[in-house]
Amino acid sequence: MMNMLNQSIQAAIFDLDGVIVDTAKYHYLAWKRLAAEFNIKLTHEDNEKLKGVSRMDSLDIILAMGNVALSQQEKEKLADKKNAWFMEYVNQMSPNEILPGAKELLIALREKGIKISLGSSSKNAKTVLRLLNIEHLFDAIADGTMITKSKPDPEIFFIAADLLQTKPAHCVVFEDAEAGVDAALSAGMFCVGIGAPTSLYKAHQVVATLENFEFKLNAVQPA
Ligand code: B16
Ligand code: MG
Repeated sequence: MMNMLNQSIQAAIFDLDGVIVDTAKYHYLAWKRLAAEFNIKLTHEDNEKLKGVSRMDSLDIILAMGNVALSQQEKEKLADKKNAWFMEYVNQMSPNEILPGAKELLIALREKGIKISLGSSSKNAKTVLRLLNIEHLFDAIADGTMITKSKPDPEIFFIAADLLQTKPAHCVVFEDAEAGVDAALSAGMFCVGIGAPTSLYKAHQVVATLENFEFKLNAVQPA
């Protein structure tokens, strides 16, 4: 594994939902349930636009789909409701729900001396890592509680790089969301997209899963 690993990569930043664990499906279920209350039908395609996007920004996107205008207070209530449903699903999750190859890759990178941070827009990230019992595999955690702008803004990845005391050009980001790929590229980091090339085509490398992952760093170097 990783025999092509370029010396310039010193740190790895992992998105959480959809990269380490399949909580993306729980976000989708909870948003779909909330959207249905407004007779808004949330499709898989619509959901791609919500991945990596903060809770409030996601709610704004959904309400705009149905031309629904609400006060800030009403929106906060709805966001809390969605989060309560999301947490119900997440609390039933087991360590078996870690995505294929994710834990193995975290361990292999650590063995190579690569520093590791989480770079997630989720305010629930620490709880999820704790439930999965993999918190100890991270040197740093950058999550939704630390940012003012959500992906595609690069803020979360800059925070992660700072926590690891590594320059952006020496970081690789693993992402499953279009917004996350855009954020990584804006940060000047090498980006591996996990999922379908149709939506993640801007990433330097796209893989279906992290199983047996190998870098192809010779493709394009980060700026
Ligand atoms: P929360 P990631 C993102 O996490 C999810 O992809 C996105 O669907 C969610 O709205 C966002 O976190 C906020 O999550 O409501 O738990 O704070 O993909 O950046 O790890
Ligand atoms: Mg994600």
